[in-house]
Amino acid sequence: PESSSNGSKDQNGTATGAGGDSPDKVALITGITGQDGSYLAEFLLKKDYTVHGIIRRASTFNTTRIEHLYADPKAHKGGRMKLHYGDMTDSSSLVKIINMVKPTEIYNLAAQSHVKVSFDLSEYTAEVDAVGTLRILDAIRTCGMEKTVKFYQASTSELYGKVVETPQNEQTPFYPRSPYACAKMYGFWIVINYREAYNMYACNGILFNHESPRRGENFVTRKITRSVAKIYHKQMEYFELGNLDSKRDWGHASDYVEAMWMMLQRDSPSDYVIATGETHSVREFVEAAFKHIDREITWQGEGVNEVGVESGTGIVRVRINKKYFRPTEVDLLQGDASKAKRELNWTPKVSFVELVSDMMKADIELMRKNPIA
Ligand code: NDP
Ligand code: GDR
Repeated sequence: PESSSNGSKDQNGTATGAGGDSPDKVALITGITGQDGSYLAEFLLKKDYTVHGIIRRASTFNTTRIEHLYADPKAHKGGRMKLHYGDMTDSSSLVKIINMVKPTEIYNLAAQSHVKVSFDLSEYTAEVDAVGTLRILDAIRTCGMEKTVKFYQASTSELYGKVVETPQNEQTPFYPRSPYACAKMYGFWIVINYREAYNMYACNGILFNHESPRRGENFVTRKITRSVAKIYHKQMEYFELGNLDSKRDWGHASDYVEAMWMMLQRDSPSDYVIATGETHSVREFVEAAFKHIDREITWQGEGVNEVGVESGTGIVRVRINKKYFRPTEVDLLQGDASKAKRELNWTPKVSFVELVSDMMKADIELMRKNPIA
C-alpha cells in the first residue's frame, strides 16, 4: 500500500491519477480489499478509471484479493490504482482522502459484513456500517463535493429479514433481523435522506447474496466449497455447519459489481434490487458442491442432529453444530430485480450451478497447491 500522498494533481488541484488519465473517471472504493472491492476495482480499471482504494491498517497483509492488480506494474507505481490508509471509524482520514483524490464516483463497500459476528460485535458493526456511512456522506459535503460526486451504498437483502413477502422488491417492507441488518438499515435511510436533503446523486444497491472464489472463508458458500475440496483431496473427513434450511438467492459477485457501476451512470439516482430471482437452501448448496466432485450426500436425523452421509460409504461428511445458528435467522430470500432489468438493462449471467462449479474448481485447485490453506 502507498501512503495517502499518491494520486497526482493537475494545476487546478484535480486528481488525474499518476497515469495522467481522464479526470472524468476517478473512483474511490471503500472496502477495496474485500470480495466486491476486488472485482469492482478490476472492472473499473478495465473501463479506464483511475481507482483509489481505502485500506485499513492490519498486522498482516490484507491486500491478497487485489494483489494481481497491484502487482501489475501498469496498475501499481505510476499506474491507475492507488491505495490509501483510512478507516470508516476515522472521519478525518475520509475527509483527507476525498479532498485529495477528488473522486467522481464513490463506492461505499466497507463494512463489518458478517451477520453472525454482528451479534458479538454489535456496537462496532453500527460504528462502521451505520455511522461509517454517515461519516463518508458528511466527508463529501465537507469537501464541497455533494453536487459532483456520485455515491453508491452497499445495501443488502438482509434488510428484508423476516419474510413479509417473496420475491422481495424495492417496495417490500424491511424487517431487519441482526445488528448488521439494523446498521445497514440506518445506512440505507441516511443515503436517501442526503439525496433528498442535499440533492446528492446517491444510490442504494439492495444486493442479494453474491459469492465467488474470493468470498470470505467464513461465509457459508465458501466454507462449503473449501471443505468439500479438502474432502476431495482427502485432507479432511467432515465439516460442521449450522442452519441448513435457510434459503438464499445466490449470484456471482462479478455480475453484481457491474450493476453497482450501472446505477451511477444514469441521469438521476434511485435504489435497485440486484438478485437472480432463484432461491436455494444451504442444504442444496452442500448437495451441489458434492455433486461437483461426483459424490452424493444423504441426510439423516432431524434438525440440529442432522448429518450428511456420503452415499455408498456410510461416512459422515457434514455435522450440524448449534454454535453456527444465529439468535435470529433470515429464513428466505428471493429477489425480484425487474426494476434493474428495466432501467439498467442488468441481468445476471452466472447460474447457481455455474457459481458452485466456479467456486469448487477454484478451491480444488487451491487445496491441491496448498493443503494447509
Ligand atoms: P467483505 O467482508 O469481503 O469486505 C469488506 C471490506 O470492508 C474489506 O475490504 C474490509 O477490509 C473493509 N472494512 C471492514 N471494516 C472496515 C473499516 N472499519 N474501515 C475501512 N474498511 C473496512 O464484504 P463483501 O465484499 O462481500 O461485501 C461488500 C459490501 O457489500 C459490504 O458492505 C457488505 O456488507 C455488502 N453486501 C455484501 C453482499 C454479499 O453477498 N457479498 C450482499 C449485500 C451487501 P479488510 O479486508 O481489511 O477486512
Ligand atoms: P448471510 O451469509 O448471513 O446471508 O450474509 P452467510 O453465508 O454467512 O449465511 C447464509 C446462511 O447460511 C447459514 N449457515 C451458515 N452460515 C455461516 N456463515 N456459517 C455456517 O457454518 C453456516 N451454516 C449455516 C446461515 O445461518 C445463513 O442462513 C451475507 C453477507 O455477505 C452479508 O454481508 C450480506 O449483506 C448478505 O449476505 C446479503
